[in-house]
Amino acid sequence: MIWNEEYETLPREALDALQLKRLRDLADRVYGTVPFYRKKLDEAGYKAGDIRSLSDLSRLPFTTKTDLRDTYPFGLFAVPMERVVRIHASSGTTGKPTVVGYTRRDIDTWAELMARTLSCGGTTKGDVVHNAYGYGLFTGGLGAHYGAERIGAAVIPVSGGNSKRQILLMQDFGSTILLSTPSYALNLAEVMAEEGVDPSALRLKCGLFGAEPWTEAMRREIEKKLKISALDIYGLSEVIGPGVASECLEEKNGLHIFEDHFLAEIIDPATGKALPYGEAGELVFTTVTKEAFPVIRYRTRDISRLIPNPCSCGRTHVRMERISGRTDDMLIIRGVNVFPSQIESVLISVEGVEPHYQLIVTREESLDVLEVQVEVNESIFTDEVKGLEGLARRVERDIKDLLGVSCKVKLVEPKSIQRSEGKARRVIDKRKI
Ligand code: DLL
Repeated sequence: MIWNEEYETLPREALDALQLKRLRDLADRVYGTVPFYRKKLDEAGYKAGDIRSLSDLSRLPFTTKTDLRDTYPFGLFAVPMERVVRIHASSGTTGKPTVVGYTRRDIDTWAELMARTLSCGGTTKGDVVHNAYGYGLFTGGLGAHYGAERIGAAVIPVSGGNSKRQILLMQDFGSTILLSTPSYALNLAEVMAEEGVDPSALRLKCGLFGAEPWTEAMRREIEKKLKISALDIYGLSEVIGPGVASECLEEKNGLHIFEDHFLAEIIDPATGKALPYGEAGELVFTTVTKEAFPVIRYRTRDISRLIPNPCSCGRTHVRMERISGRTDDMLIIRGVNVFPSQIESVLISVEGVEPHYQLIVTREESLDVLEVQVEVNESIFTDEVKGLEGLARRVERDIKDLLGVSCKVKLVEPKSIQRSEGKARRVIDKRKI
């Protein structure tokens, strides 16, 4: 179901022309309103009218998380405070939060983009949208909320946490669409099983999951346990929040980037050089319609690849492959690059272990040691110790065979790894602490 036929199916040439016009406007606008951008553009030798084709985008300077921190809190806002109607912030792992602002028109754009996202999952005004993304400074809750209202669906602003009550509401209110992080969806499935609630007796049909990395294997797990279709949705506060890209029900293969609002590039994270379509690298976004907090070539640190082939759903916007990791969550274990998502894929393929895990990295006598703590399921747990030992060694072997890294697998009791209500914490790196 396509929310905005006109823009989402725009032929490539028309889309390119629209992007070019909007990019020119953006460059002139930030040059005139944000001293930070004026300085950066001057340093890059930019002059008004310099953008003649979309390829000129690669001549503009990058914006990074550090730039946001250095201009904290409102230094990158491109409108006076009187025009700002909303502020969100995301907490980083270190230091000050990242602050973003919205004008009334930005909120309107965001609602439109989330309406598109929800429509990708088949949401219509007859649906009951169970919104378990956190409400508050996090962009997930309110971002999705406005999109669901824009469609005319009935939104339940339940936010994260209190899973038993969530399940009760799903039963009594007849929730049809679930919005949450993928780890929280699994958490809900687990509580349903404990409470003896049969997911097929619910009216849920589709879930739109994002805000943290997950894998194809995890999608299958969620679909099987909750008896729904699970779609991947992507976004980040610095660009708008959720509503940057979404998978479609038709293909479930890559996320359509809403290209009439966001220009996407893939760059080599080491050199900053733009890479051609199809190559994996760091995603970079330029927001061409946002008013309060536009960004030029924002480096997301998320790793993906762009898929230019047309999609059977009819949308013409380029797709990005699901995020495979972040340039900064890549663990280097004795020289081998490892992403938590790769470990997750291995774990999910092993019978007897559950997709609840944590990676603990330490350093012993200058050697990195990776410990994978993973829960076993109830039936295995009651088995004899010998069987458990064998299972642990098997997981170690699988990880070594597939990723080339040796690790220590520790099987832990069912439900002993902390459950998340929002983004799951997968890595504890004690080397830096
Ligand atoms: O997580 C926005 C969002 C809310 C997206 C709800 C989807 C659903 P931030 O808190 O700023 O914003 O975190 C952004 O989360 O750079 C990625 O590393 C990660 N992320 C978001 N969506 C996905 C996804 C929201 N589908 C950061 N797959 C991003 C993998 C994701 N990682």
